[in-house]
Amino acid sequence: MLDIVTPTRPLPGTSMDEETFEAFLDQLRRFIRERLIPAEPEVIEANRVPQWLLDEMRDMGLFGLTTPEELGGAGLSVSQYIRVIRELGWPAPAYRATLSINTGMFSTALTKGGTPEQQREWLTRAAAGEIACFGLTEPDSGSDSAALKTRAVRDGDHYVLNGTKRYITNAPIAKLGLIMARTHAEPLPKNAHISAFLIDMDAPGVTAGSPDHKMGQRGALIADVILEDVRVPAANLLGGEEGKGFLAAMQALDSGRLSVGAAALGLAERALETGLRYATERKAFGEPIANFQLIQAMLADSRAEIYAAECMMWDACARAERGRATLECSAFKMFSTEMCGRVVDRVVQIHGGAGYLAEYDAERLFRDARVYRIYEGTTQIQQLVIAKQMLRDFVAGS
Ligand code: COS
Repeated sequence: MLDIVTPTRPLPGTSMDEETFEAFLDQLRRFIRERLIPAEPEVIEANRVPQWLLDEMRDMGLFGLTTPEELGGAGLSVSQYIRVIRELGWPAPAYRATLSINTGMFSTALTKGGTPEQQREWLTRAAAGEIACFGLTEPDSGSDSAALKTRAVRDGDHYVLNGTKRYITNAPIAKLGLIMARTHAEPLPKNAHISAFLIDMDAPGVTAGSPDHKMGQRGALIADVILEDVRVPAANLLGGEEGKGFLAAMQALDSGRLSVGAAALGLAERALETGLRYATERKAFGEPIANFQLIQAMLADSRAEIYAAECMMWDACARAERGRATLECSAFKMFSTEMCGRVVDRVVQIHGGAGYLAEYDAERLFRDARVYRIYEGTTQIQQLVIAKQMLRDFVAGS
């Protein structure tokens, strides 16, 4: 029997008291409504989040949401953090993309696998708003992360890194990097040939490519990171030990998958609101199209699926607070992003011909949603992760 945690039950492990957190959420919703959404045309036009908004996001502490308070962050619990990300799923995805490597994958890997000294330095910098990137994917390894080729070779009290990372969010603007590289040429059991390195993105030998042209999510920048004889102090080896990089990446991905699931939920909610508004305003055959049952079916299916994703979000977060919740993080990411794809598709359909025009939000939301089913692990990778866990549990129990 599944022990579903619903929003009406208190969640374990929350670190900011609920009243303060609710006040913060109210403030954030106002910021989204009054600052982030009105600036969307500027973000889309310039293909970047303007500096004045980045400064406001930093001032609000958005880069340190998950960092412990003693290191300059807000110390939010998983559930609180993911609720923030759901809100940030409403405005253009560029905002979440810019801050969520700091608050998600970068800080998760450091919190779970960094030494106290590394945490003090790098989490503090991330919380202060130095933008971070996370380098796992490469030209020849995406889903098959353990096959990455970037090499790290020990040379005295340094490692020398060479390789290329691909589709790296924030690469053109990042100051901090967590880069996965091979410390053994041959594969080792449990992928212990991979280590993780903390790097300054302006170190000699580190180059970010120019931003890739994407289908959607304008302002969320991705690019290659090229590493040529980059000398990294051995003190920057995550956890001070070789072979911990794959584990760090997978743990970070659990957090990243909750974040993408929540962002997709927020985007689906916004899309549905857009569809609902259009359906009540647009008239056909002399009445609002919302009166027609076939339109209502699309609205109702969308609402029910959003509700299902929301329940999964609460439950997956509560489980992640208690310990490893790989299956639930993957299941939530898979369901929520696929659900979001169906919702934005219906919302375009509700708009009819207008839904195909760039001047309506429906068209942009449709394009923005598409990558959620791909990054932080495709739907097909989530299926593999879920099935692997199920089969293991079944064998262990039989
Ligand atoms: N939490 C903690 N430990 C984990 C873990 C997790 N989520 N995932 C893996 N591990 C550890 C475990 O110790 C595991 O061994 P056991 O399962 O025997 O305990 C070990 O790492 C090896 O894991 P696994 O056997 O699952 O490795 P695989 O090479 O089979 O991994 C997949 C395969 C496809 C699951 C992995 O490569 C993956 O997630 N790829 C997708 C990467 C991705 O999402 N990329 C896109 C975005 S990058 S920003």
